Amino acid sequence: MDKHETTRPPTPQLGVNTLEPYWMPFTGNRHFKQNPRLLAAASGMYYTSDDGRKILDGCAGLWCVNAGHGRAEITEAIRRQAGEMDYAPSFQLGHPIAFELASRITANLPGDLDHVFYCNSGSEAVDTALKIALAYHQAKGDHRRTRLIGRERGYHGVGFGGISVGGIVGNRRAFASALLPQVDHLPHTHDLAKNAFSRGQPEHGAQFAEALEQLCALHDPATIAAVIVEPVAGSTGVLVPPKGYLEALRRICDKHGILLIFDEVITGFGRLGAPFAAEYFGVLPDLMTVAKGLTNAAVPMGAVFARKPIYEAFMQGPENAIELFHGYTYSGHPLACAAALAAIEIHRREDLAGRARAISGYWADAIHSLRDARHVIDLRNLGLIGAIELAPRPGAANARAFEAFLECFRRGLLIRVTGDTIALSPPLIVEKPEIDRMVETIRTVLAAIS
Ligand code: PXG
Repeated sequence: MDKHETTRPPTPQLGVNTLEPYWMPFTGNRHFKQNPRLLAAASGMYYTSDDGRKILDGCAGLWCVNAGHGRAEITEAIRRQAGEMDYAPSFQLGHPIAFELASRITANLPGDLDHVFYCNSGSEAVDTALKIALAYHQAKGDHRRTRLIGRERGYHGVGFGGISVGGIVGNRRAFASALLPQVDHLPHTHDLAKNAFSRGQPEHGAQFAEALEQLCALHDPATIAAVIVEPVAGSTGVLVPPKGYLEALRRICDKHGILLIFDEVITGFGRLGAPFAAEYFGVLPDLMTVAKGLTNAAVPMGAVFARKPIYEAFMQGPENAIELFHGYTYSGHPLACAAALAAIEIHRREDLAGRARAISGYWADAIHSLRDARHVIDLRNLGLIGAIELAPRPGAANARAFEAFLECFRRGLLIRVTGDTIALSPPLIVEKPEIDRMVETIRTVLAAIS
């Protein structure tokens, strides 16, 4: 049997074939269960499949294992915390490391981002941020500000808030009847005609931000509570903001008293070669959502970072009043806090953002070396993110990229595909030979598929 063959039955430990009951997320369940791809172990830059093959991780799991897999300090911190105190409620009670973590995080955030609200995922972080934005204006007596603005092709998780401000059509279609009211969208910034093969930020497209002025004119700016964008759109296939675009959004939001939310679930924790996109671009949002790299994905955790005036706007009324009617059973879960503290310490000690920055030029060269590879119609990069957009196969959109995904996996490389774009986001510990291998595997695979 070809050692790359993946159609074998699943691991012996599974005993009776138990693939069926698991309703898998964002997966073609029937196709997968006919062709299972199972991961059994992970260390550093590599997964090991259940049939013992080493798989180079080109996307840090799902953009989340920024420090590489199986970090001993994180494992040990989780183990220690689980032994000491498994769980503690966070409503009207607290536990020390949740406070320690918030202090550690805020000590290094840009500007006056100085408070942290905990949740368990990026989706929850987004819904939390949208709720904070709405409640903030209410708390200030600005009762008309009830509108939220997202962006076409935006991904903000899968909660009803997130899919409402999000702009991935497939994620909204079946739920259209239940999306939030009073939401509008900016246009996306992808402009292949003008910006194809841009290295880093595209030159053209700052004017896409002016659409916010048009939405203000249409709706009355005094009715808009917040604008939410990914500084670099990830899930939709990596759209890097044009030069001047985020700055323009910030300026227009300031002009009209609108909060700006950066969804940094992907861009946070070093991905761009700076701790956060806010620092990379020099644009300070009012609220920031994070998850993924916060705990290196070892335990689920998300968070919202808020600027001082936002937190303070809530701190009024009777001293013993609850200021925000929001929170989760697992907000500030001790195991997640322990994992996050350990992950942050690794980031500090190893300067992972600096490391990503140092290798980002090599990364850019490697991505753009695919310019003459078969099927390629665009290449995009920023920090340690790369995207390879393929011409769709006539009459079969997305099929070519999915086939590339399957073929790369067979050859021992994990990539992520979305539509007909291959997205790459390796752990920030990636070395040059691993980058070379990723690019060469993709080149070979693109030559091999029709
Ligand atoms: N916001 C952004 C910007 C994201 O990228 C979420 C929110 C939601 O996070 P949770 O933790 O609820 O999944 C995300 C998630 C992909 C991919 O391959 C991206 C995400 C998740 C899964 C796959 O592009 N991003």
